[in-house]
Amino acid sequence: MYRFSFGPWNIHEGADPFGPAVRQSYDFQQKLAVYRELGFEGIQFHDDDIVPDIEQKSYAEIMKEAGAVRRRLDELGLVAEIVAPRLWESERTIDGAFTSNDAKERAYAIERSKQAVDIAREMGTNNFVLWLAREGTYIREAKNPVDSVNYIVDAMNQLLEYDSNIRILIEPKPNEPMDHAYIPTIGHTLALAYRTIDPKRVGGLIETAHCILAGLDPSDEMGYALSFDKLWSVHLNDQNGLKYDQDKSFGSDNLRRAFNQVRVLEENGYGKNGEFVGLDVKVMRTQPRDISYKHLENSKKMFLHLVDKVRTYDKEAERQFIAARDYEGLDLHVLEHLMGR
Ligand code: XLS
Ligand code: MG
Repeated sequence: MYRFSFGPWNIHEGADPFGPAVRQSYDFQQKLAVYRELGFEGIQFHDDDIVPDIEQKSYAEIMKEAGAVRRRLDELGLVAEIVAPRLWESERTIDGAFTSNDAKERAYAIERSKQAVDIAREMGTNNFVLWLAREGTYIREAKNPVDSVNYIVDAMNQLLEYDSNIRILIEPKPNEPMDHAYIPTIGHTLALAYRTIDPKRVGGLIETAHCILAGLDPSDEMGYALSFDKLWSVHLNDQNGLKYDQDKSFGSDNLRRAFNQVRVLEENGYGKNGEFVGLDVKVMRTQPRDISYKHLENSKKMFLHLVDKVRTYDKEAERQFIAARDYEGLDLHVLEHLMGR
């Protein structure tokens, strides 16, 4: 039995870098209704998804609001899967958060993250996600790459020390908003884990589109993390080529690539330790408001269809093709299976 999650930002108003919002917002309570209606149990949260206008509020107000959200989730049978500090929107993180060239801004990023750890505790999760959005450069000369990596390690150490229960899930991404990010892949992520004071508590969250943007195959990236027991969450979606981050519905661009992701998860017992099948998908801007969550429904459906495809896949035939080194035969075997032939 898989459990699914998505983030409240996945139901959005359709604004893009070239035009404004085209749909009215769903308020948080309406979004919670969608979670329940579509059978999603987990919520991926940023700190300010839980406490809007977080920078204007006192610590006491923030914790009080978080407590109220937690109680509402309990009533509805929903859980917070992750909490992530949104470190890329503040005017204090224009030059990056942990890697800003300004020591005051780096200190702000660490304080904001510690506060998000407290929010995570309040929300009943120890999954603390870091998507290192602005930890990179537009031009290489702007930051020192060695110092930058050291700053990230130092920030993680401070968070691990701050709370002995949390675990940090790094969500690597190679670019966007930056030209180049310092932690672009799961390999970088795991190497970083082993430089912290508690490698057992540092792992990864792999997003399909981020792997593709790095020119890598998502199922291989997931397999890499699984071999270290470090795949603690996923953000399934899809991506058409090396373009802007598209967050298309899962399987929408490349069914075979989606099949291979589901296969590596299913065959390695992903989910058995409580991991969620997370989605991070964007609805098309063209979609009318009252059906602006079909991308979530469809992605979940596709995941479950592909679980069936994995379970009904003829592995004995695969074994024979491999033994004969007939990878052309294997290629068609996979394609025909996906086509239902
Ligand atoms: C990036 C996401 C981001 C993270 C969590 O892919 O949209 O919000 O998933 O911070
Ligand atoms: Mg994501």
